[in-house]
Amino acid sequence: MPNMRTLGEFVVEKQQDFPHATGELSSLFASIRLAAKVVNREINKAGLADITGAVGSENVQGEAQQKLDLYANDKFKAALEARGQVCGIASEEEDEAVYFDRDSNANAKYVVLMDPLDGSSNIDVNVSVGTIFSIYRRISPVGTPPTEEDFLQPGTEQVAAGYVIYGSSTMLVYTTGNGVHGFTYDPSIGVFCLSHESMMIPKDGNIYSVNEGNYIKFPVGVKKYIKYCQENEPEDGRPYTSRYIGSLVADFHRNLLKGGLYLYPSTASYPNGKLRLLYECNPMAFLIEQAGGLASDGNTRIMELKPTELHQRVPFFVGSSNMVEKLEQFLKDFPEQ
Ligand code: AHM
Ligand code: MG
Repeated sequence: MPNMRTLGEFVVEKQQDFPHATGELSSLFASIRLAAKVVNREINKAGLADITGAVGSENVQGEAQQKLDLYANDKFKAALEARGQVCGIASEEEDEAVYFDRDSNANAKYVVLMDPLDGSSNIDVNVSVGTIFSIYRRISPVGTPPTEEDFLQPGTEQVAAGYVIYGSSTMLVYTTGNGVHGFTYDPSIGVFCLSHESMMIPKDGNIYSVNEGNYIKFPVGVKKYIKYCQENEPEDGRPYTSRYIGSLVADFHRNLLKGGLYLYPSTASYPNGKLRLLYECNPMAFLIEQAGGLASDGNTRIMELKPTELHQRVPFFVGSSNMVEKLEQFLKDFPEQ
């Protein structure tokens, strides 16, 4: 297999593009890669072993925690702590940021924010789920414990971001700000192999992805945009196709490959939207921009929002640039809630 490039090789190769790179980020990626393989193995057993279903507890946001949520959280946390490149993590499944207190971690310069198993309520029915991660350089001095401000940085400061999709095949997709690259997992040899180099999302798409069951609770501009998507205008490809899996990573991944728009607006139940800025929206925003698309809260670029709290939610519109711009225009023209 002379042309096969593994994720590990590719990350090291790309690292040489950064002056003064020390290999720490490559090592950090090795932690993520390892945890992804372990979680992948466990997810593939769902249905056989007693690993699906809720544990009976809730996370800080009041959502039922699934056994695999906690399993994935533990594996990623342990892998990120073990190599000493990360001084702390924040996770959807942890109430507060976790500061690693071993000496080797205090000298680490990165923090990682993650949703260890996004869409986990779908596992019981064999639908794709994912891990989302976002990496920042700490602001606090190396050698001291990390602080809250290390975790509350705007998305523009991300050093790297990505996701793993546990689907019909498992893929890891990431960016360090030099394009978006996708690797497909070959379980027979236990290696992620480069399969999608320099991914780009089409500027125009014909897929819109939204939980339309919430339609009645959407802002007027979003309702009008959805109606626009459904109009019969064959010249510009409308009506568009509606596709919604209910698993952000899976919906995002499909739209990235085919072109489309994912929407999670504010609703009466979720006045700030449902998705979390720091470990769901910002990493996806970094990826989509690197792939030529856009991510917005309807008004402002997602990555420019200044976070105020760890589990902050935000309305989220992400995908093909022309579709995001069109949606923003509808929200400007129809500002009513
Ligand atoms: P989770 O982090 O608790 O799994 O919730 C996030 C998920 C996303 O993957 C998905 O896009 C969205 O919630 C679906 O929400 P809804 O069921 O309201 O459409
Ligand atoms: Mg999530």
